[in-house]
Amino acid sequence: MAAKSPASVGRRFPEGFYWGVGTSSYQIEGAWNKDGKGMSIWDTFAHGPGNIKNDDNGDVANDHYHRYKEDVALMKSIGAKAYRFSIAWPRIFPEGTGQPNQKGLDFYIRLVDELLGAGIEPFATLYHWDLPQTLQDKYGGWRSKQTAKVFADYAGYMAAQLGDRVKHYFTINEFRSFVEAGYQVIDVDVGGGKKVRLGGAPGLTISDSELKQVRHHAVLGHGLAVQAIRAHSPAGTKVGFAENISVAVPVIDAPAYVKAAEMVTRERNAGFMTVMLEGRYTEAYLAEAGGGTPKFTEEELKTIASPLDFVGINVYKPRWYVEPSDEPPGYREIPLNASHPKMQSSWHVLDPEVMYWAPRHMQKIWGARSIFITENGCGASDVVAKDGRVYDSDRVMFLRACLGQLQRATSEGVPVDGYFLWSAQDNFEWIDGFGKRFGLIYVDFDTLARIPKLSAQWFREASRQNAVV
Ligand code: PNW
Repeated sequence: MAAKSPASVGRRFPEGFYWGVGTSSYQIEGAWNKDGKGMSIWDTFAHGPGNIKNDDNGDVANDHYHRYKEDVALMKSIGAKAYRFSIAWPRIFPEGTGQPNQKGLDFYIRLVDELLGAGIEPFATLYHWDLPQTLQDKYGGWRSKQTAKVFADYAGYMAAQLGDRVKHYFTINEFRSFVEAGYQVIDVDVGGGKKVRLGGAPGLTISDSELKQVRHHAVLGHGLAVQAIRAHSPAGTKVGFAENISVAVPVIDAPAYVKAAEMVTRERNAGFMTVMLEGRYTEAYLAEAGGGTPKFTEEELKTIASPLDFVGINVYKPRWYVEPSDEPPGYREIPLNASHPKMQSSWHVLDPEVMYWAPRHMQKIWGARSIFITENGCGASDVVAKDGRVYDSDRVMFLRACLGQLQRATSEGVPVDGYFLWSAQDNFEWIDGFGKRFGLIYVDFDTLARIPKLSAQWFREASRQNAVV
C-alpha cells in the first residue's frame, strides 16, 4: 500500500490539511450522572417517554467516558489527525454557573492528554446542545439573555483550564438545529413537497417572534464566548463557530446562477451566519411577515460579529436549487423533485456538490480566509457480516463523492484547512436514537464492542495520501 494510487495524482489536498473525525458529548459519553455531573436538557428530554425512537437515551451511549483510551487508539488506527469533540457543560458546571466540578474537568484533561499522546490535534466544541437543566428551569434556556452571559463565563473558564493543551475552539454547534428544532419543530423539505419533522430538547413550541429572540441570544452567546475565550487563553488560540449552513446550489454553473445562489445563501442564513459575519440583520429578515423583530442593540451586534480565526460549517445536503430571476428579489428557488436521491436519514437529500458550493460561498459571500468542514457524513443500515466485517459501500461512495468536490474547491483556492467526518463512531442520533448509524466505527450497543467499517479503511488511506482515493 506504500505506492500512491494513480487516482490520487492531482487529487491531493493542501499540505497540512487536517483529516479529522467528530463526536459530541451527549451522543457518546454516557455516564450521565457520574462524578458530579448535573442534568442536561437532553437527559431530561430523552427520559421523557415517546420523545426518542424506541425510547433510547444517552445514559450509557458508547460509554466513551470510561472507554476513551480505547476510542483514541481506534481513531489513531483509522488515520485521524484531528478530533472534534464537545464538552458537556453540566459536567463542568452542574448547575450551569457557580462552583466548577473538578472531576468533570479532569475527564477532559485526561481525554486531551490521551489525544496529544496519540498525535491527534484536539478541537473542542463548547456547546453541542446539552444545556444544564438548571438554566432551562431558571431562565427558560436560550429564551433569556442570561443564558448567553453564563455560557461565556463557562467558555472563558474552559479556555483558561485547557489553554495549554487545546488550541482550537468551536463555540456553538448548529445554531439552526437546536434553536429551530428545540423551540419549535423543523420541517425539512425532502422533495415532491414532502416534509419531514425534526424536534429536540427542550421540546418547546414558542411563537415566531420569540424564536427570533432565541436566535439572537444564541448568536450573542457565541460572540460573548469568543471574547471570553480570547481573554482567558494564551496567544495563538483560535476560535470560530460550527454552523449548519443552508446551502443554495446553482442549477447551472454560470455566473448569473452562481450569483443567485450566493444571494439566497446569504439571505437564508440571516438569523445565524450572516449576522455573525456581518454584524447586522438583513432587511428582509427584519421585515419578514409575521416573524416580529428581535430586540437588540448596536453594541450586541458588534459583539455577535467579534472577529473569528476560522469558520466551521456542517455540510450534509443541498437546501435549494436556484436560478436567477428578473423579478425581485432577483432569484427563484427551485423545488426539489420527488425522486431526488437521498441517503438513509429522512432529511438527507443527496448532492455531493454542496461540498464544493458551501465553502466557496463562504469565501465569496463573506471573504472567509480559513474554513473547516466541521461535519459531513451519512447514516447507513450497517450490519456485521458473517465474516465479522461491516461493508458500508454507500458511505464509501458518499465520502469519495463529497471529498472529490471538496478537493475541487481547494484546488481552486478556496481556503479549507480541514475536514471532520461525522462521526468517529456510531452513536446516539438524537430523536432517531441508536437506529441511525453515522460512524466510521461500528458499535454493538449490547456489548459496546467497536468494529472499524469498510469506510474507515477508505478514510485511513485518504488521510495517509492526503488525497481523494
Ligand atoms: C448534525 N438536517 O445534525 C449534528 O450536529 C450531529 O449531532 C448529528 O448527529 C449529525 O448532524 C447527523 O444528524 C443535523 O436536517 C441535523 O439537514 C439535521 C440536519 C443536519 C444535521
